[in-house]
Amino acid sequence: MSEPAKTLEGWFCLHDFRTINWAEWRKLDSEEREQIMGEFLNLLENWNETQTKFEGSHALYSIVGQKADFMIMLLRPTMDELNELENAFNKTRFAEYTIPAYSYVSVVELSNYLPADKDPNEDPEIQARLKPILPKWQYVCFYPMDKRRDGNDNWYMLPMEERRTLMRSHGMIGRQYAGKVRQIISGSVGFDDWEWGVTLFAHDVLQFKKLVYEMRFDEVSARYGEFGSFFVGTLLEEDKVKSFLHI
Ligand code: 76R
Repeated sequence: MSEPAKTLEGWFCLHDFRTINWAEWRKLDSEEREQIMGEFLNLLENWNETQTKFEGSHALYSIVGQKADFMIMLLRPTMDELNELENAFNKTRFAEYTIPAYSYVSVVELSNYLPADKDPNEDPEIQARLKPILPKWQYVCFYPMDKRRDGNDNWYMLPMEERRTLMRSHGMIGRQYAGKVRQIISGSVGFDDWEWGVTLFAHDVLQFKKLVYEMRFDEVSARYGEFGSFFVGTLLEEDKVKSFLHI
């Protein structure tokens, strides 16, 4: 048996994608819509407080294309809290006007492919990567992925040393995008249908295409990467929620 990579886990993560039932939303009078938006904005305000205390983080993005209308990304120290927040959102009146489109459950993950000589429990940089405050950058890209297990192309049969070499090359490509793309890798083996969730943030949406395309030529992705659906979206700050929902 090959040696498994050792992983460090941080905050648990829920990506919740919703479509808005615009036809029903439109039927409400504007006063009711205002009330419902107010309730939703209060919920966001509570999440902001949690974020200020570094007890979790969240991001709200408007999704482009028909797969969903918006995405809520939530990070919390426990899976239980994610479940509570999901239920709390589902009980809001606003949720009645949304239709679940997709969701993804995972936990922020770092692996030991690149050697680190620091104690992960003490090192502030590692801790900040395990418990990230989500950057409120203009664009988000999310997709789930697997490492292939198919005949001779089986990632999980490769010796640790070989995987380490391959991951080094992967990391080198990634590093060229420092400051342009921020990535959060979350592990989902045992939690959801794919092995990882990939969440990318950028100021310039084209950088997603450039990074993902460049990685396709790197062996880790070219030979071993398998991908689910891609979602791309734009930041929905609180002050834009009202205009987003305005009819
Ligand atoms: O954590 C680190 O920065 C160390 C190097 C590194 C690891 C271990 C790294 C760097 N990644 C790692 C692990 Mn990554 N990453 C992806 C995708 O679309 C594709 O082809 C793949 C999706 C992107 C775009 C990306 C970006 N990475 C992983 C893992 C876990 C693998 C495992 O354990 O087997 C996956 C699934 C994955 C996928 N990677 C980087 C990036 C970028 C931008 C970097 C540089 C980060 C930086 O230096 O700040």
